[in-house]
Amino acid sequence: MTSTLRRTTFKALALAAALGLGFAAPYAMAQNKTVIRISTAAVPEDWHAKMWTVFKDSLEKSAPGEFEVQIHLNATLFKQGTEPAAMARGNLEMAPISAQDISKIVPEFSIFTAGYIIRDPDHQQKVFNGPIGQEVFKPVVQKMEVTPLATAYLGTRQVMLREDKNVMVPADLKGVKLRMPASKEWLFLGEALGATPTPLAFGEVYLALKTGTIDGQENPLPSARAAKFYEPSKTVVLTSHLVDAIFLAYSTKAFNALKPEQQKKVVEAAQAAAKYNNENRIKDEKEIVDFFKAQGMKVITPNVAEFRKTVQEKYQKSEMAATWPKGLLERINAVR
Ligand code: KDO
Repeated sequence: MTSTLRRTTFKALALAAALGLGFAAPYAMAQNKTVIRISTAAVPEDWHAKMWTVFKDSLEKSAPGEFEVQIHLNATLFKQGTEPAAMARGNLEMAPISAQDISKIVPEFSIFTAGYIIRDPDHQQKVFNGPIGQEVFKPVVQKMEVTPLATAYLGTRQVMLREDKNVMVPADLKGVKLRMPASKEWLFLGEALGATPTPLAFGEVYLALKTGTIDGQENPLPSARAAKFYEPSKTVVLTSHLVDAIFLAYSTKAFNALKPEQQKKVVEAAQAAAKYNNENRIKDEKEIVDFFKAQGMKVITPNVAEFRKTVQEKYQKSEMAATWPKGLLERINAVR
């Protein structure tokens, strides 16, 4: 275990202790094993699907015979976006949750749903694994009854269109039906980019692109490759509008029911999974543009400064920004 991992593990446990989480008897059991049901919308080929196998293997090694980890991909167990409520009710032990999921209950978290705030994956890890992370996760544990254990880099989101189209500035996206995940924070982002946002679950995007119900979607490129969104698309626009995260979260009720040594092992396994995802995804993103070019797609580098300016102005004026704690944006910017 690296010292950073040890520190973060300690912090996660310290956070749980600070919030007065008790340690009771095991929660959901099967043949004397604690069952960990995991639900995610990730497709099998994506890094943030494969990372759950790393989680499972890590736990089998550190706590042999104690846990039964059940991984459900493609949103087959719970619909995308319904996982936090399922965890709060105790019907699900683990899921990756997004900043947009959190913002529904903890509005100030919407600062992390805004375009062009987090600069890159390194900035993201430093923000969430440092004092800001400690602070912003507290209301998540208190209000949502889920405990974030690790931050995974979902990737930098880019726009992809089904037509061959020159997009250099937000105005070029006018009237483009851009699929966004279904929540108000996501739709706001689509609008800020200059498009007409259309809500749809991840699992429905491929067909919607194929049939023309939507004109495009935006996702990190490794996810777009894993879900084969390039097949019905012609253009990639490298807007890099959101350096996206997902948080590997555990139902607080279920987490409290684990023994302290088990909690520690679960946190370590979650952090190993996130590390695996992050390393692979960062490497992938460095090379992936060539893959899309090889598929015959047009890859455009737009005027990112113009996108950044337009998007940031929209957020500054939004109702969302009014919920952001004073000084937080400056503190996020100051993290190096
Ligand atoms: C998506 O629906 O576009 C999104 O990228 C949103 C993320 O928060 C996350 O739910 C992700 O889908 C899924 O894990 C599928 O990759």
